[in-house]
Amino acid sequence: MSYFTNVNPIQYEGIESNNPLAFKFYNPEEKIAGKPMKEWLRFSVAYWHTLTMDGSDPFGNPTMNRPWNEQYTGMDAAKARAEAGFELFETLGVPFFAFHDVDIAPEGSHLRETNKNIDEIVAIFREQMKSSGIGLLWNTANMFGHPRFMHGAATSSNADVYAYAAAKVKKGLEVAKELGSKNYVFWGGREGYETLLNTDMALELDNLARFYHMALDYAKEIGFEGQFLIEPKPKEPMKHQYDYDVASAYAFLQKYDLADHFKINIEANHATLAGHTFEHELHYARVNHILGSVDANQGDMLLGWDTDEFPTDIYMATLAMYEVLQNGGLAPGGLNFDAKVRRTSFEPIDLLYAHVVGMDTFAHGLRVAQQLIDDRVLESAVKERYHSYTGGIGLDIVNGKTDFHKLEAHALDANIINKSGHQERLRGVLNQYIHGGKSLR
Ligand code: XUL
Ligand code: CO
Repeated sequence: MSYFTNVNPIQYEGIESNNPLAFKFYNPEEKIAGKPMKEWLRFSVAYWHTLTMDGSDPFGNPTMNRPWNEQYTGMDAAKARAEAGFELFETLGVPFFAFHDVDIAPEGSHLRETNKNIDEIVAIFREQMKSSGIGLLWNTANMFGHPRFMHGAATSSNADVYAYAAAKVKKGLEVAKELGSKNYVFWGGREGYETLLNTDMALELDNLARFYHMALDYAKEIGFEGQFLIEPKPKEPMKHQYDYDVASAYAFLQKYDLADHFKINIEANHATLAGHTFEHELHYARVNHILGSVDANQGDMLLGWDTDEFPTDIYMATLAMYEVLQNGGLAPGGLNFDAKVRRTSFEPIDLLYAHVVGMDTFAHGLRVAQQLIDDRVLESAVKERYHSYTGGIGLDIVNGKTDFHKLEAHALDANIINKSGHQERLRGVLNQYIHGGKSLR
């Protein structure tokens, strides 16, 4: 069966092209700051949204036209999905994909049977990965969908469920090792709570940390060397999620002696749900040396939930790629499109349109961000703003050479003169760069 082979591989045609199946900004081999664009961007397709999901929502039935899922059932559908997936990845020219265990194979009546189903698909992946050169950015265990996880997984009130969750992650790490995955992700869908009236938060947090330590031990035991990632999200499905944002995840990792072994997978729509900008979360992780990977999508500012839209906002992508460039890239992480086409974009071709615009948006952002860096636009503005720390009392502060006596002595005689932050001027310059203009200086 051929699902996408009737479409030619997507090519770079440049900004003048009118072809919706061509890149206007993403030119994989073109060098930006000494590295090919494809290495800065490290794009990945999310198996669940693109190949598995059917478009149903809490109000309505499936809408998606997905021949690979509809013409088969059970393991045959899983195999057809894998075939369609690799055709799509190759047509797009993405170097990576990502999946949950349940996306790739149906659950059996027992875990033993589920694992057997997974093994069958993993064997197909291994062959397809070998012949195509496409890699696995990350895999993860879905520990939120099945009713057994109603009270959580590694924070469940039920020890049997905790053990089941551990067994799923154990299998996930074996799969990660087998497929040479670059990372392993933990998103705690139900690791949180609804009400303190029935919750032992202290026990749940301790158990979660024990779970992560055991996962690290097992990875070491089997020789899996990929990066461990935590993906924060403040709410949905739980009212309170323990990994609310980058800062709360980092505090947890530090408290439980895990900070050297984990980095963060930052999702744009999760950042905005937490009341942060995407770039805030990236920056917070970067300056704490825990920026691991990105789930590239965007939310809708008018809706208070995780809409997981394909990223089209160049402003957001520019500021995000500014952080990625400052970080020296994301490897072994990447930009995974944890994004779904709208329910009304139900044709298979929409999956191509969506990924093309998502890839182009981040490629555009990369180009603009590199120009901002080349011209030291924001760097100069920040440097100027903090000038007072480069000499005198400011230099003593940053060198740790002062105390409250000396600071008081300075303050008692100081004539304080503040300088403007020029925020509006900087926003204007940013707009000019995004629209292709050069520096105002
Ligand atoms: C949910 C979400 C997940 C994780 C992986 O909001 O983002 O798909 O990325 O479990
Ligand atoms: Co995600």
